[in-house]
Amino acid sequence: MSLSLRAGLLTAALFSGAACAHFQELIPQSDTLTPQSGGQVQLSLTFTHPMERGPAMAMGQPVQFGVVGPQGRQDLLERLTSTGVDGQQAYLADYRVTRPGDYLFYLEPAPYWEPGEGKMIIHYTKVVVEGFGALEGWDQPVGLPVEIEPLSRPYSLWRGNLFQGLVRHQGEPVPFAEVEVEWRNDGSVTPPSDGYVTQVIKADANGVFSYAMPRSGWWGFAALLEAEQPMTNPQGEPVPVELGGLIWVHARDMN
Ligand SMILES: [Cu+2]
Repeated sequence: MSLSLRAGLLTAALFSGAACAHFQELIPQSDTLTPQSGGQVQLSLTFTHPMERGPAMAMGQPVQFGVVGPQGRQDLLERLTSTGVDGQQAYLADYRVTRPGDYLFYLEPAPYWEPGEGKMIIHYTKVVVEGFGALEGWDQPVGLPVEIEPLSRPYSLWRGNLFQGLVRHQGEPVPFAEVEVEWRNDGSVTPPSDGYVTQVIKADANGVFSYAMPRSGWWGFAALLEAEQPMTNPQGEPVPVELGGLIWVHARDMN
């Protein structure tokens, strides 16, 4: 391969890397369960590029998947069923809410090796589903190593609301943490350039970030830190690890 072609490909790889934000999705059919909707909820677990509508990356067998609800903590790893998204491994889970309360679903995916960025990626992800109008429990921590503590109640949100969260690492606030934000594109928006795919914000000196959601649908917030310890990639080399703490929230139009 000629040097200039190589340089061109490298440039392309760098540019696509910059625009290419992986997000672990953990999306329930709805963030609100009512007597009309019933208590059944299906969650889809996909590692993808939400704003660009894919392509998905293959997920390994998750390390943890569970829920913290009014009955306490429940391991749901056994509930996962395999599915395919863009021909890649993804998962689904069905859950039945029987008691009123907030249900904090959480996921620790298998570490993912990203050769394009030379790092392993672990996105600890959560989403809160409100069951039958009890409207309490959402502000308790799940206890993930990197976790966004919502300062705005993370369901029943209107489009245009300011969503605020506190980034924690091992329980401690992370000053100036970087947070990436993506909207889960339903196909109605074409980002005009790479910069519009992922919004990038920083937490303040107390680890608190804010973002006003300009469109209805699902929004993913990913606080990204680098782990202190490297991991070994599939080639057996020590590589850096991106630790993400993600929360998904849904905004609705005020119709
Ligand atoms: Cu990517």
